[in-house]
Order: sequence, then structure tokens, then C-alpha cells
Amino acid sequence: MATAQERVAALASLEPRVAAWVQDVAAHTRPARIHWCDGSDAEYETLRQGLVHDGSLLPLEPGRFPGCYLYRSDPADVARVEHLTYVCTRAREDAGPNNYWMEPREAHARMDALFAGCMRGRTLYVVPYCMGPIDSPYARCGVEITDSAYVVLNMRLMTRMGRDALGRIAREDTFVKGLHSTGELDPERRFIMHFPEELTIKSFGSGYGGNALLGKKCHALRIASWQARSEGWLAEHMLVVGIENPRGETHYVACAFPSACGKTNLAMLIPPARFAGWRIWTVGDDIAWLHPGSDGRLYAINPEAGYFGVVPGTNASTNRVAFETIHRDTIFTNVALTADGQPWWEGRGEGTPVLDWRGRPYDPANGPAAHPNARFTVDARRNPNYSPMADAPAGVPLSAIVFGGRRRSLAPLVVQARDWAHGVLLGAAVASETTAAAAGAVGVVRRDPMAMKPFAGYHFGDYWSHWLDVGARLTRPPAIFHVNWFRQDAGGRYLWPGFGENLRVLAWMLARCGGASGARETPIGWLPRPQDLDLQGVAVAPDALDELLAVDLTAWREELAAIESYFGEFAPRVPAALLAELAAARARVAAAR
Ligand code: OXD
Ligand code: MN
Repeated sequence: MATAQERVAALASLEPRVAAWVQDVAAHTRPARIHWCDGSDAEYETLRQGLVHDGSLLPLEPGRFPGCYLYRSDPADVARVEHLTYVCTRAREDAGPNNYWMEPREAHARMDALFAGCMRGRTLYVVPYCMGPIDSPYARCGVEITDSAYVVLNMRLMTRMGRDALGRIAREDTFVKGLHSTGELDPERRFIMHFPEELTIKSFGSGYGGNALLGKKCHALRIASWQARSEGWLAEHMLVVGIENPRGETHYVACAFPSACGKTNLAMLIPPARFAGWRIWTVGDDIAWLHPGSDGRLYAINPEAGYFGVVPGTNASTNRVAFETIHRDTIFTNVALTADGQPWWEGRGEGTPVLDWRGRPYDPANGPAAHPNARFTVDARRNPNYSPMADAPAGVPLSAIVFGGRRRSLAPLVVQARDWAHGVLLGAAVASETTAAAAGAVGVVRRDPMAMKPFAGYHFGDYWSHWLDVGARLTRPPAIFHVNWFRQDAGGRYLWPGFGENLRVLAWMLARCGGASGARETPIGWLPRPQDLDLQGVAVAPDALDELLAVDLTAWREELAAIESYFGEFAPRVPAALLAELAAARARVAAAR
């Protein structure tokens, strides 16, 4: 049997480029030891036990939550930090007004100063990972160096991590280099820097998911979107779901919604009773890489291998699949605890919290028991509805793309774009209320084009051009829709029940793709008439339905003017074709009475 040292040597010799970089980083950060991750169960178990031993992971009640643990993060490190997240391109304009920018040499100097000696006394973990099925031509690899064992455990659940990924890296020309340290978790000494031209990420001072699991937002969205642009594909903030009808046909749909707006719930939707015989297959719940296929269709892979989902609100009726999935082998971050050591969160539906997410005796005066952005991390293969196509190297062909936002008013329940270019306009104009997934005010409406505001690694004007270019290469493009599950009445009550009932809207979309359902043409696109939706068995009042499917022309006139001024922020890079789409929409609304 090989010793640990021999195993390390064997891994390091697989890829001398990685080994040389690890040596450079170690010389700078001065760790006490270096651990090359092989991705094995034994390694996962050892790291987990180590964290339990030092008190960072708390085993949860093993009868109801076998293999589950609680991790409490620093109270000042609970969400993504967009104001500390930078895209460092040589030319400032390439990062665009949608990103914070720093000149690359200055950014490296700042980060290198933070990293100097920061791993003293700590272990440096080398985490080779593959984003996407290990044998997919569309997958891309990276290596994260981190000093956090919690990050390693999460990367093991969220990516294809370890020996196989390193083997693939050894066969390829490039890999993404991600350097991470939790530092002192000081918000004043925290930065997440991206160098897309160098395929490099440097993240310091945070252990939170989106800031620290570098395969996720940093690699699979910001760096990948940059790569995708030069290589002719798209890296998107989208769930991908297979919807199987009672005839056994499965159609795939990709949906881009901002963070904490229900992507995981939709990806794991439970059909309502009326839809007996329908099945939902999860391909992915957060990120999709989209490639034009040789048949003129658009194909999607999920670069991730696990779910990092929002816990509060998850219960047997909102998301039974997630609820059951997270009852074993799950890492919970920042949930509350019951007296018998079960995890507790607002909306769990049973139990009583005794300790809040910070470990204090629960007192409602301190706010919610679980942090609103409390998360679960779990291997996707634990999901009973994990799609048999989720590991297909070529991905799944998309029938529809759906954009959406969380808006109390204006945006109807669903609208179908007239064509691809109009769909790009609908996507570019997405607006949504902010959520607890990012630090800052919650509930403020902001533009979030394609749900990529925090994640596009380059100028939005160039990004919209790229969307139009990709569409031009598709002879059988997916139909594009915009949805809003979050419309409210004057009293703040939701007009649409959401969750499983959203299948009624998805079924209408798929029937539209096959030319089998009706719609009315409006100046903002095609909307279902009430009779076009299967509403049997759903509790929606007729006047609520009228409101959900109404187009308020006066409000839309203002909205389109606001979109025009928003696009103005990206001049002169906004593609003429997108401005023409907007002008045409404004003309249609102006002409309508
Ligand atoms: C996420 C996010 O964690 O979007 O997926 O913030
Ligand atoms: Mn997300």
C-alpha cells in the first residue's frame, strides 16, 4: 500500500505545471504542509473528521439527519460580496460598467501582499477539479489552492474533484488557476479578483460559497463566460431541467433567474396532482454551459456536480425533492439548531429552534433563527430525480430558455418572445428585487440582465452581441420566454401559487414550442389567454389571473424608456440589433391602445 507521501508524489508528478505553481504559491504563503486532494471517500472522511474534531463541523442528529453536519461561518461572512469582486482585464472597457475593475498589475500586487505568509501554520490544499462531465469535450478544468478544509469538502460535493480531474489537466493545454485563503476573515481585507486573460482567480478573506468555492461563480461563470465568448459558446446562470410528459417525451428547458429566486425549486419541481404521469429530471440547478450543436440546436451541460442551495423555505410542500435529499450526507451552513441537534430553518415546517445560526440561544429579537442565506451543500447524485442525461458528454438539447425576475408588479406571469433577438431583449432587460444571496439591501429592484449582473466576466454590451451571434448560428433555436412567479396584489399577497404549479406554465411553453397551444399577440410578446393554460385544480382567482396576464401599456411605456436609459450605460458597445429590437418594442407599445 502506498504511503500518503507516495500518493502525493504520484499526484504531483502527473502534472508538473500544477506542481510548479503549487511550489511558487507555497513559497509565498508559507503553509505548514501541502495536501494534494485525490477526491477519494477516505480523504473526504479524514478531512470531515478533522473539522469535527476541531469543532468547526457539528454532527447533526444522526437518526433524522445521518451524515449531516452544521458549519457556522463568521457572522460577517455569509454572502457574496459584489462590491469586493473585481474583473481585472488589461483594458478597463473590456470588463464593462457591469464589473468593478482594477488594473491587473495593481490587483496582483494587492492580492500578493494579502497572501504573503497567510498560510503559516495551516495546510495548503491542492484541489484539482473538472467543471462538467469528466469525459465531456465541453468540460473545463481548474485547480483551486485553498487553506480551508471546509472549502475542500464543498468542492468535493460541488465538482468532479481529485485524481481524474488532474489526469485530464495533464492532457490539456490550459487550466484555471484559483488561489484562495480565508485570511483573517476580515471584511476590510477581502477581495475576489478575476484575471480572465490569465485564466486566474485570487480570492482572499472569505470562506463563503460564491467567494470561496472557486469552481462555481468565479470559474464556471466569470472566467468561463470570457472563454465562452472567444470560443463561441455561453456560460450562464441557469438551471436545466428535463420535463417528461405522460407520452414519455422529455424536453429540456434552461432558466435564468437571479440568486435565491427559485432555480433549485424549479429544477426539482413536483408536478401537481392534475399533472399525473409527468416527471421532472434535474440536470442542474444553478449554472449551464450552452453550445450550438451540429444539428442547429443549442445543447446544455451542467458544469457542477452538487447543489449549494438556499435552505430557508425548503419543506415537503415547497420542494419535497430537495427537502428529502438534504436529510442525509449534507453540509448545512448557518442554519439554527433544535434541542435534539436537528437543523432548523424558517419554513422547515416542524421543530423549534433553541440555538440560532450564530450559536446563540434563539431570541426572535435577534432576527431569524437561520440566516436568510443559510445553505445546504449536497452531491447531486443524491437527488432521486437526477437526470440520466446529467452526465451525458454532449449535454441535452434545449427546447426553451426562460428568463425571469422577482417583481411585485408589471412583468406578467409569462410572455413568449417573438424570436431569438426579441428574446435577447427580454433577457437583457431582466429586473429583479435583490435577495440575501449577496451582501447589501434586500428587496431593491435592480436590472439583472440574464440573471448575470454579478457574474458576467466582461462588458454587457459585448455579452449581448455574443448572445445575438450564438442565436444566428442556430437553425433550430430554443424558444425564449420571460416569467414572473412573484407578482403581488395591493395587499402584498402572491397572485400565483408558484412551486409545483409552475409546471402549468412550463407545459404551455412546451406546447407553444410544438405549435400546440394558443396565445394572444401583445406589444410585449405572446401571452397565454386564460383558456390556454391548464388551470384545473389550482386556486387562482379569476381577477388574479387577469392581473397576471395583463399588459399595462402605460407602465410598459415607462419600463421600455427605463430599459433604454439602462442600455445607455453600456454605449457604445450595445449591439445595434438589440437597440433596434428595443425601438421596435417601443413602437409597438406606442401604437397600441
Ligand atoms: C448562488 C448565488 O449561490 O447565485 O448560487 O448566489
Ligand atoms: Mn446562483
